[in-house]
Amino acid sequence: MKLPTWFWLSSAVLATYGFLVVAQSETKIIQDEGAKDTCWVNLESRGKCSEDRNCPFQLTLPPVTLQLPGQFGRIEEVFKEVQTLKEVVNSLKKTCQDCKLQADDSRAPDKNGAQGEPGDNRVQELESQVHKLSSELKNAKDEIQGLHGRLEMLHLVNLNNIENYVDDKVANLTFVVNSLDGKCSSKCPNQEQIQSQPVQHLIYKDCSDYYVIGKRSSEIYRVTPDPKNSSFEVYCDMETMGGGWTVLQARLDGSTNFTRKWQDYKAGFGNLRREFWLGNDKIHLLTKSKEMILRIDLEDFNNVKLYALYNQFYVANEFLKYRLHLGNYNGTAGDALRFSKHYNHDLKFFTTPDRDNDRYPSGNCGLYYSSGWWFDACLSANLNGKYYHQKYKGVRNGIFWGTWPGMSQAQPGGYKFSFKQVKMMIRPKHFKP
Ligand SMILES: *[C@@H]1O[C@H](CO)[C@@H](O)[C@H](O)[C@H]1NC(C)=O
Ligand SMILES: *[C@@H]1O[C@H](CO)[C@@H](O)[C@H](O)[C@H]1NC(C)=O
Ligand SMILES: *[C@@H]1O[C@H](CO)[C@@H](O)[C@H](O)[C@H]1NC(C)=O
Ligand SMILES: *[C@@H]1O[C@H](CO)[C@@H](O)[C@H](O)[C@H]1NC(C)=O
Ligand SMILES: [Ca+2]
Repeated sequence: MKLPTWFWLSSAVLATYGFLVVAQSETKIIQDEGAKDTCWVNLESRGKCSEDRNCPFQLTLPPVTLQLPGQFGRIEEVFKEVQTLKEVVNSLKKTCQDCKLQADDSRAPDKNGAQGEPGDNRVQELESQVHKLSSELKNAKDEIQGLHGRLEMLHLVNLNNIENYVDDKVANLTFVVNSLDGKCSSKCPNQEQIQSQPVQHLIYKDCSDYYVIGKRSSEIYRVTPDPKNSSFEVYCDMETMGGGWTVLQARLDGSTNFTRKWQDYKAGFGNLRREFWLGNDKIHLLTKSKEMILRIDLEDFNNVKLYALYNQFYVANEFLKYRLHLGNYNGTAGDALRFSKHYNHDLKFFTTPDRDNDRYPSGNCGLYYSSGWWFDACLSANLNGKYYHQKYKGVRNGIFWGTWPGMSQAQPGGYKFSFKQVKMMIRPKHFKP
């Protein structure tokens, strides 16, 4: 956009003097007609005129005291107006950027790459306009102040010109700002809508974050426990003991085979809505903050339901063989994970039928008991054992919890006890439902 430089005001000043002094094209010295002795304005040519008859002139003005007309106060007003406009533009710009961020967040990245929003250019253009205008006004003010004390009868300068010019500018800017405003608010939720919405997490680290924003149905949700790593789906239990639980493991009907290799236990397997192992990598990501508690729910075929709570639960990474870290026990099912000095699953590595990290020197507990687990040598609990629909005989390779009532007594006929339902789930220690 072309903007006249401040120069026009100087010409206006000169033009005003045009009728004070008779400026004849050939006359080099211009005098006030009435007063030859009181020659108080000199306009003389300096140097050679160029081909297009642009002649350098020098205007000599006498020192005078200047009474500035009241309208000059308007300049200050205009300054304030411009300042306000600037602020509007800035806040608009910010709103637009926020908008854009939100939009970017909710949709996949543009295939065309980073092409600026159409609104962006307008804002930038507007910004530079405001900048230019305000620096022009500043120039004008400086110029006027410079003239102050040098010119007499400045009221002859048509101040209305300045005002009209500035008003026009401000009107133009206002128009652009308004059109931008419409653009922005049509694309983004307006401020009231944003404020009436519950707190929006950009990242849901686990199920408790979904609970906090009001999700109360036990469902599959997508979580991102580590912003630097991947997100994945989990099943959330929003009912048990206040809800907000991220489920790591579930058994309920034997539909999923838990006799699996290292790679399967690493990645996870099964059906999140039924039986599954979430996966050791994901369990690590969910617990590496060391802020999680573990809850285990068990139910036998006599419909006895008991639970175990550990006030800390952390699984190390694959390099550390998914070593288990347990806090203190509380609950009704007994502390089978820390059964005794000789049967203690805390601080044990993960073992699968194809990867022996257990403490049993002459064999692989995972192979013998048909599962992946944090075996000692070998077990007082194994929630990944085989699913038996009733009591069974032979190797105790079913789902097992060593502190279950009656478990230590020998069953008639050498039968082994079986479980109907198991669930392992975690929640942040400081979560308050
Ligand atoms: C104001 O905008 C109109 C139309 O957009 C334009 O013709 C005019 O020159 C602008 N005025 C100034 C001072 O920029
Ligand atoms: C479970 O998988 C293992 C290993 O693939 C297999 O040996 C076993 O027969 C499977 N069990 C069932 C019930 O399908
Ligand atoms: C993501 O998590 C997996 C499993 O814990 C890990 O192997 C991998 O290095 C992590 N990636 C990053 C970028 O942190
Ligand atoms: C176990 O939990 C119950 C209920 O939350 C609580 O009252 C009790 O103090 C806890 N016991 C221990 C040893 O932490
Ligand atoms: Ca071994």
